[in-house]
Amino acid sequence: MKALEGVRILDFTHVQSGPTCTQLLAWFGADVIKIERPGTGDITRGQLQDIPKVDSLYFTMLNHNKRSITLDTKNPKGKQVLERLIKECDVLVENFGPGVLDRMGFPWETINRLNPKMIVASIKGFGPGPYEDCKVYENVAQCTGGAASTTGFRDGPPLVTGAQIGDSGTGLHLALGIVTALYQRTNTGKGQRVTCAMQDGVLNLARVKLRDQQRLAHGPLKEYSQYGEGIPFGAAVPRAGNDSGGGQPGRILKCQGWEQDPDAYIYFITQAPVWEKICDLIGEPTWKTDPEYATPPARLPKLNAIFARVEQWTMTKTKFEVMDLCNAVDIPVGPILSMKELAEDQSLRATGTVVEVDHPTRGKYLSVGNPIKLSDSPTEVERSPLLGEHTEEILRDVLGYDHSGISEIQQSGAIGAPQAIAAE
Ligand code: CAO
Repeated sequence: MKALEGVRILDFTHVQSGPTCTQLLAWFGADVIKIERPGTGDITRGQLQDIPKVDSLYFTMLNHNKRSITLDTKNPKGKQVLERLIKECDVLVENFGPGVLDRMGFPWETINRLNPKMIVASIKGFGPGPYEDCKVYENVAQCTGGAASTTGFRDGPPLVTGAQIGDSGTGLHLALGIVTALYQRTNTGKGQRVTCAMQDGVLNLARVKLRDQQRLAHGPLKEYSQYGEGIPFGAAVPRAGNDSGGGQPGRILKCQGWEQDPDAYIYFITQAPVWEKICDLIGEPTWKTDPEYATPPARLPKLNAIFARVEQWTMTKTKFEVMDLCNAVDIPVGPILSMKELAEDQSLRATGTVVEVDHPTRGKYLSVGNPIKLSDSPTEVERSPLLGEHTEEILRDVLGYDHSGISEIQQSGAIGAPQAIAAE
């Protein structure tokens, strides 16, 4: 069996943050029923479309293993159906704008009355406070959660990262909150609210920078490059370029082929415990005992020169050769892998971290599979549903409507006209 078999999720999520959460729960075996607005559905179905009139990769890569029901929850009949779904499901997950669920007529009190065991999980941009009514997207969260102010180079503007720490990061946080609440429910029998603010999620991931903010009160941050360069610190944690957050000096260095290949680089750390091995590898054995280089404090003011010397060596090798040579002597390094290289990586295919999925209207495409591996609950990635593909099935099998009940709902306009399902 799958870990979450028997758990039914009413998935009211859209765009990225909420769908990443419910996709994980689906991969662990939950029955995820995605409610979508008739006609349009999740807005991402039509965003960044690479093939006209085909569900976008944006949508398909965030909504695997789910079922889709179209339902206009502002239609009176639609509201009745929603009430029945609330009674049949264990968890409701939503990432609507602030107040939307209340305006729809389903505040927590109503849901709790309809189904006291239901867990109601929400993502919002901000927690209670001055910004609680604001709508928020990924980069807004990266900026308001402290990531952007600490990302980039000291003399450049703040930067956002490619990793979706605001959306997918908060989705991950919410998934943990949901399974924790489900566990608590096994003892209490009661539902509860689970909320994650994207600002909080990003700040949690930027925790080491709040650490550094407090260290600043006691002197300069010596592992930051600017310390070695003699540049004074201001009142807030500065952007640290590619310095390592763990306190060990690190840089991204050029490797062979960097002139043509924008990803021919490697992350190199002059970690104190492996300093002697680094000296031998790059051909500077005297640095092992020379007091000017032998200790981390002696090296701090010379990091630019030291990394320039290491780079002279890395530029004579490909990033994969540097990886092999360094790891042979336990020096951790990180080749900069492009999305193309990751897509083609056979070991990631073998573990199911990169999977090929077949879709009835799109054909085959690559996706990221479940990065969390459970030995007793393996993940099989199934394609995302077409809009409204399971509407009748859910009305019949989950809610017990008979033929006339379903046609009454159809007549009311609450479910729209489901798309024809293409032959698979
Ligand atoms: N039937 C009828 N109406 C529906 C419906 C359905 N099935 N599903 C949604 N709606 C309606 C809502 O009731 C709402 O109507 P009202 O505003 O009249 O109450 C309307 O759709 C809009 O919902 P929304 O505010 O959630 O959507 P938006 O496009 O305006 O905003 C977003 C999108 C993401 C900014 C906002 O949802 C948000 O801030 N979410 C929380 C934070 C978050 O998750 N952000 C990350 C998104 S990924 O980058």
